Amino acid sequence: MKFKGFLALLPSSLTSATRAFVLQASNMKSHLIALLSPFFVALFCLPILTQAAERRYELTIEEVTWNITGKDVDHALAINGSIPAPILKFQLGDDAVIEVTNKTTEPTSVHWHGVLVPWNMDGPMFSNNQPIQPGESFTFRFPIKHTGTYWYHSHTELQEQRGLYGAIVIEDHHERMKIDHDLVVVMSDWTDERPMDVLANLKKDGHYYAFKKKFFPSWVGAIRHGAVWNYIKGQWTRMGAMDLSDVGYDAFLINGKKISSSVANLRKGDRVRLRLINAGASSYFYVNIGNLRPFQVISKDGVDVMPVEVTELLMGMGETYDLVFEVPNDLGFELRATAQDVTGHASLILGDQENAESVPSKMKPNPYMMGMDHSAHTDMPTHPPEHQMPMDDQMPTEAVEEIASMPMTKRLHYSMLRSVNPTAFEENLPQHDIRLELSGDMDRYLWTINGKTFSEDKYIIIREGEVVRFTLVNQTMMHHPMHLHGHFFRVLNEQGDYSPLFHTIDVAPMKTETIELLANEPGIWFFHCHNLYHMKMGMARWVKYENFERPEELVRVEKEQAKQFTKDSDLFFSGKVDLYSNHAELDLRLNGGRYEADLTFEIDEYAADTLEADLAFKYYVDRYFAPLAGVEYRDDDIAGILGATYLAPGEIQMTGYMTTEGQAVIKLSKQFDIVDRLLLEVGGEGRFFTGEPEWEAEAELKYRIRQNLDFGVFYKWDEEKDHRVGLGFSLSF
Ligand SMILES: [Cu+2]
Repeated sequence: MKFKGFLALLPSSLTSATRAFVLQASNMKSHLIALLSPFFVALFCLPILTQAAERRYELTIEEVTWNITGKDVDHALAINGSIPAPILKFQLGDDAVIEVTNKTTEPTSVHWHGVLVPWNMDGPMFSNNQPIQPGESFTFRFPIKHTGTYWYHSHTELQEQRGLYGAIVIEDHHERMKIDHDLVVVMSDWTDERPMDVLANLKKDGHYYAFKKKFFPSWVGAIRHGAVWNYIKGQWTRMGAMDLSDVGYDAFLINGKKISSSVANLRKGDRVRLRLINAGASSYFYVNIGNLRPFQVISKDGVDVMPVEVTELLMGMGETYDLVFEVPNDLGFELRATAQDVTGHASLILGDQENAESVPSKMKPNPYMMGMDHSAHTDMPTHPPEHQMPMDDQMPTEAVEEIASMPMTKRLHYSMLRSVNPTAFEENLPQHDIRLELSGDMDRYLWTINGKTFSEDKYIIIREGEVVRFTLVNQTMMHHPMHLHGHFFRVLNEQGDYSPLFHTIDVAPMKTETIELLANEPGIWFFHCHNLYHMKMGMARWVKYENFERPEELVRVEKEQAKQFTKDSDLFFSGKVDLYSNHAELDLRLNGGRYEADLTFEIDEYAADTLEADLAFKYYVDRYFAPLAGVEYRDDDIAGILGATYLAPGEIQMTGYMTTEGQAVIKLSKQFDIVDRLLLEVGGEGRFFTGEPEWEAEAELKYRIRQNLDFGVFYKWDEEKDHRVGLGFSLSF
């Protein structure tokens, strides 16, 4: 990246070159200033010599019918009829004028991801701009202050998942190296389901799509992989196995297609610049070329880095990389983006399509061994192994031997990235340390920062002129690509003063990353996980400068309209019916953020006098613990209940309460996943009051016919009626 006169590093309100220079000088190390002074003076003359050109785009957002999997889908969103949206090209120094017209039936917004723009041109609704209502237009205007590969996307609801994303390419007239072909590679994920239905499914169960993806950790699987100890450890710590993605996608795309092609006339020795953008809503991608051919990484998030040669990238959502691939022969090459969970891939064929060298397929990830080496908290960035297997992390010895014959991959690691220019801030600036712990709750599908969702805690306050250092601590078994609007931050890796600048950083499972930025863009800026579903369900904040207030108008519009948009505190409904020959049960759940209401009806042998029902309201203090209050009905009596429920180590659900009749009740339950289609649920209940305690136990062995339908055997024992066994079905909705 080149900054126009380095003005981009300064508050946009400071237009005087002299003042900018003084400010800049005070922020840079003094020896550097001495060296670079003539350079700065020359740069400040540039704006005077070159007239800024206005570059206009008109973007029309429309609902379209799209067919990726052979099925017409009517919820897709396109810009100017295209998915991905058209590439926006600018020259350094241009004035961008982009008119966005909303021809859909719902409000929308557009965010310029990675581009430094004034706070009130950044796009997100309520924090930065008003929603663009159906039938309305809004014109964004901002100066283009730096070069690089960026992208734009909707920041409203789950519209990004429906196709609202496109590339931004900003160039200047000085090429860093001779390039023969300059290609944009927009990677994305696609589901035929409506994204709001996907979210509703995840709210029922965070592991909802594990069955569809055949990525289902189980006892038999653990035994077969020789990983029983790891599996037990995962249950004991309640962390579960490594989780690579939440959504079961129907396709992965490059430039809107499963397979696309480019540059027919590729020749040996040609240099191809590939501008990679991960516009996926919730998919990390491995990127490889041909038979694991080497390529050079020259830029990350639009900012130039010292070229580094690797054969593989793992890209988080929102990250961009520029690669240079020098063509080794006259044949064609496949560029492949493989979803991290290896449920599919997308391909771009470079050159001769008939004779293209393909990328070897990746092994299915092993849910038992992966991530287990991440179980310790580390505060230091780890040094990468020089060479890695096509599938990373720990593997059983047999698996290592099995793939030893395959070509080795050398994957890019952040510690290899070195900025072209020094990025260190002056040491005397005030420093503000902020620790952000990233956590999640897969049972209620909530994602939190420091234990709170966005609805519960919206703001991080920073002060202009200070160096803000964020320590990002990932306490989950998933990757979180954290993206900050309006700033580039230094990633404190092993490169010291040459730490690279990012706008999006992958924080790996159970890992810690430290980033720092100079607070020089007063305003309000989103800082969030770029997993769309995580952001929507709470993993987001507004970084607000102290003493900065949004105009009254935005606050008013937020008060009036924000209610109609999905929030992490919204109510989601789910339920289950069991119909067995000896037993019937109906469970209904209403969950909104930490609040939950559960209503259960149970009947044995279809005898009316065995009908039991209970209604419990719960408040989840954290992932594990919730006080509860409600009523229960049994033996023709209604009683109030007061107690708590707790997910104990070993993933055992423990519930205890007192009734207004003076009974003490304890319930225990646990689910054993035997294989992906065979599940065993066991439970026990004890009631204590005057006289002998009452005990009962039950077990359900279920064979999963499809996602929401099980065939099963129901067993129940109590002192009164002894053992009973029945057959039936269980349906969840
Ligand atoms: Cu996330």
